Amino acid sequence: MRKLSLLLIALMAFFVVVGCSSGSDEPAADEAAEAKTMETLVVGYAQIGAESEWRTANTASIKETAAQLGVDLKFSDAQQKQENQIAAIRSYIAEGVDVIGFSPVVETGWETVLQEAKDAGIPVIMVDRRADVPRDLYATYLGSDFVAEGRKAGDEMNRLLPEGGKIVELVGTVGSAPANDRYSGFRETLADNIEIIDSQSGDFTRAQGKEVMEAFLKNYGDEIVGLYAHNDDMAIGAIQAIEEFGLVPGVDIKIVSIDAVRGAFEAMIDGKLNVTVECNPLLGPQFYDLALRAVNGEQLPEWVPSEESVYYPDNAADLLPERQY
Ligand code: GYE
Repeated sequence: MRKLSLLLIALMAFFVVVGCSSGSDEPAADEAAEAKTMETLVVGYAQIGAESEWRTANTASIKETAAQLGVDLKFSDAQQKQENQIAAIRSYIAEGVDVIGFSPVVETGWETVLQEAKDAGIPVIMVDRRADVPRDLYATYLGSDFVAEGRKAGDEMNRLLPEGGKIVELVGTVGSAPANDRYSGFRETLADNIEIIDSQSGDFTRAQGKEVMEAFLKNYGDEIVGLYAHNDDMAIGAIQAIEEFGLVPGVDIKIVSIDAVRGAFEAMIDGKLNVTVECNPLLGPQFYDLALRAVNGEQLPEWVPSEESVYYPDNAADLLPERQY
């Protein structure tokens, strides 16, 4: 009897030791297996569309950087429609990607789908544009300070129109973070002697920039002495409209826009655009760095801002060859 209980105690002790040691080994082995590298990372990316030169450069940066790093990228183009972006995010959740990146076309309406990603344990990184959602629904936001861009554009308009006068505004996509912030930032710095007589959306495209500028010219003609366009593409479309109307862009109508794409440098070299405020689309390298860190459990800052400048006609020709977008 005594021998039997000693044996039982010995057996129990054996299992406790074995149990404990295997218990402490397993999580360590799991953690090692789970640590992701660029080569094992699977990313789902829901892009907005191809509305501008900026967007084309942004898409190229996301795709080319994935290829360079060996990241498995699943990419979709929503053709400017929020419902297509939501459907793309849902398909990435269903496929079980490691991390999702997306540029929210507008600021609102993302809670449900981001909650679904959170419930599935998939971190989401907002790239370029920000959505208006609670902090716990995204890992980080990587993008520009659009309010600061709007303020810089206002300062430049003041410098170009010291006597003041009437100006018009081409707004970006209605409800998008860059349109909202570039609208309000501009008004923060614009001088009192400059009056914005009309402000309409051109949806960040050349075609609509031209169309809306034609309507402005029809309504106000040569009363207009300045144009603020929320991106270069709309400004380039508007330049055509101004020329067709018989005024000289850059001279009769001073033009300030945002992005600093190649087309803007070409327009500055031709004297048709006065200023472009930079908004950097080359977000690929920073995006994958943040994506890998998020997947491996790192807490990321709420916002990682990109660095930007302002460019003028006088050295546009020297700088153009170095421009990457
Ligand atoms: O300025 C515009 C593009 O979200 C910052 O979107 C981006 C904007 C960019 O269509 O050209």
